[in-house]
Amino acid sequence: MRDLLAQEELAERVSVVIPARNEARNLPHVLDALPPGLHEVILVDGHSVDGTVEVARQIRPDIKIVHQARRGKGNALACGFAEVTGDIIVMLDADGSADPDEIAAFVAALASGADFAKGTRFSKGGDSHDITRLRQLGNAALNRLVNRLFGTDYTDLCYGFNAFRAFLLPVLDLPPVHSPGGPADAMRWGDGFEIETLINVRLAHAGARITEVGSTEKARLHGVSNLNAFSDGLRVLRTVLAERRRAHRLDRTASTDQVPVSGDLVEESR
Ligand SMILES: Nc1nc2c(ncn2[C@@H]2O[C@H](COP(=O)(O)OP(=O)(O)OP(=O)(O)O)[C@@H](O)[C@H]2O)c(=O)[nH]1
Ligand SMILES: [Mg+2]
Repeated sequence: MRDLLAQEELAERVSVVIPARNEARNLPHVLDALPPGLHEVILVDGHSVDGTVEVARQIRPDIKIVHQARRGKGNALACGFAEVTGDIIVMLDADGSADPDEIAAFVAALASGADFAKGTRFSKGGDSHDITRLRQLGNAALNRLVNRLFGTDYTDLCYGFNAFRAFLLPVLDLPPVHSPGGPADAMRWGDGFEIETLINVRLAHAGARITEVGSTEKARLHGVSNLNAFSDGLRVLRTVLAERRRAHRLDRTASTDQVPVSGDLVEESR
């Protein structure tokens, strides 16, 4: 697998974006396991107080450190994406649950013609040693809803290991990475764990070529999850419904040739 990445890397520059909030104990494992030949590794720190940034710099002196503007995994990823200079973006969790060896399979899927290589724990040989029964049920229900509303064939809506082509970033139209005038820690829609859903539906609606890649999620190595099955599940549900309205509006705008409205989700969901 690692050789494959080295071959692909000749043509395409791979940027790995790692959101991390108090992951100092897990980072050595994750960073040491990254394959060779990457264009850049970007760690987005979420106001960590456990030495996450220091550990990252120590293990990988060439790592780019980004300090996120607000709170939440979604805002962290948006801040990291804004610094990407490569052709391919890989989203990788810092808790040791995602296996960096699998990056090659994601890159290979893009090299074979996909724009979006979507990780799945529930198809194509994927698996999870981490997900709880409750989360699995919620994920499956939300996944079905998205497939119905957006005509997609996703099998794992809320999974953080994915890769896509960097030229698609404008299509994602993520919330601005700095919130002008607002309190520094206020969260906007798209800033939380709904980010994966938002990426999935916006890329599908934009007509991106999507392929799923089987992935095995390991158990988080140290520390505790930042996700709350109920409040974050609700955020995902609200995101799906708001995204459906946004998609309708964009379709109408396109048919009347008007300039699309930006940041609809933020306004729509408040
Ligand atoms: N920068 C930043 N990273 C975050 C934030 N919230 C979560 N993360 C990171 O996002 C990744 C996924 O978060 P987790 O807490 O593991 O959530 P999860 O994978 O859904 O939950 P588990 O399955 O229990 O691990 C980890 O690398 C976290 O450190 C945040 O607010 N800011
Ligand atoms: Mg995790």
